[in-house]
Amino acid sequence: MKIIANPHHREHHAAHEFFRGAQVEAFEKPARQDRIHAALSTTDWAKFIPPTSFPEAAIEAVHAPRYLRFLRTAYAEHRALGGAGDAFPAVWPIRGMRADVEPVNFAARLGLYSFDSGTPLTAGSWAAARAGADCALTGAALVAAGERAAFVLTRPPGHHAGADFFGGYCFLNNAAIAAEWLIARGQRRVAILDVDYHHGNGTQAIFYDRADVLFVSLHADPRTDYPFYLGHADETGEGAGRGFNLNLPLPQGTSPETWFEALSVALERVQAHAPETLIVSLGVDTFEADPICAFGLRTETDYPRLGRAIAALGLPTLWVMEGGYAVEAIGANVTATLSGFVAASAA
Ligand code: Q9C
Ligand code: ZN
Repeated sequence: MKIIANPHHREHHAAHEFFRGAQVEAFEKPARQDRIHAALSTTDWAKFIPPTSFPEAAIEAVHAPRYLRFLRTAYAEHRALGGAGDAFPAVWPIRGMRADVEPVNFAARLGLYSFDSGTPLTAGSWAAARAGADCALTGAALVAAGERAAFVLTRPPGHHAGADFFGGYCFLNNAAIAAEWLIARGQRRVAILDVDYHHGNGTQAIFYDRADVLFVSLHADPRTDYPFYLGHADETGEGAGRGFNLNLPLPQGTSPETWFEALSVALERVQAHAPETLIVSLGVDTFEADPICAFGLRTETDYPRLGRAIAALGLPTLWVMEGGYAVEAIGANVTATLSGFVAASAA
């Protein structure tokens, strides 16, 4: 399987984030991709390739031009104003306030284009995220050209980023950018299956009123878990998209057995859509020892089973890296998943 690894990911390295009132080392850190890369390198099937450059139009097909304009220069603006270290938003336009007027003030724009204070904007955030989008597009092009599958190995992740906002460690929605590119290239139906522990609120929002891109997600119940304000079971799509959004929220402490039952429901919905390409938003923060999550998936048994279950669909598949914060196990967990997929695809 070809692996498109983001060569610029290390440029996004947050010094810290806030967790329960304290400054802690950022969970979403460069070692995540490096560990996955090292683990995949020990297999006999992983073929690493660099991304090719895609035009900005492929990003603008998903993200609002004014959001992209902001992101490109945001860190430089922060520094020019005397900002030291990473930029954290501190003010947001909540209900009843105006989001349509772009403020002049930098802090006000930082809040307009974000939804949490847990996503530090660093000197290299744009460079890393933009290169990640190229990785996703490169992977989409490979699968569209007939590859059975490809893996987009990138960070920062993407599924919490919406058309015009960042958050949840995400800036550009790599899975959505890939899906939109496939549709623009003439595919009629694409499915995005999101197995990250957290609901992919950005991906859902981007395709919520569309029938061509199905979004299906298994995740921790938003009543208890991030991103809190989206991801409930009654969110089924709107307008033309009615019936093309499926959320399967699960309680904290969900066992592998229950998780795989939900996965079966998700896979049936994906099959019914008959997509030309399946995009899997792969988060391994479902791991039993993840430091900020609470599902129970195990390295040796459950991740290979996930890979095999996806392979059994027999669909051209683009895997896109999302979350997973147990850094010492992240390489093994991703490799176990993709090895299960590769083994079952060859069989
Ligand atoms: N400050 C993904 O897995 N908040 N994003 C965690 C720690 C946000 C996770 C609390 C979690 C976002 C892609
Ligand atoms: Zn996650």
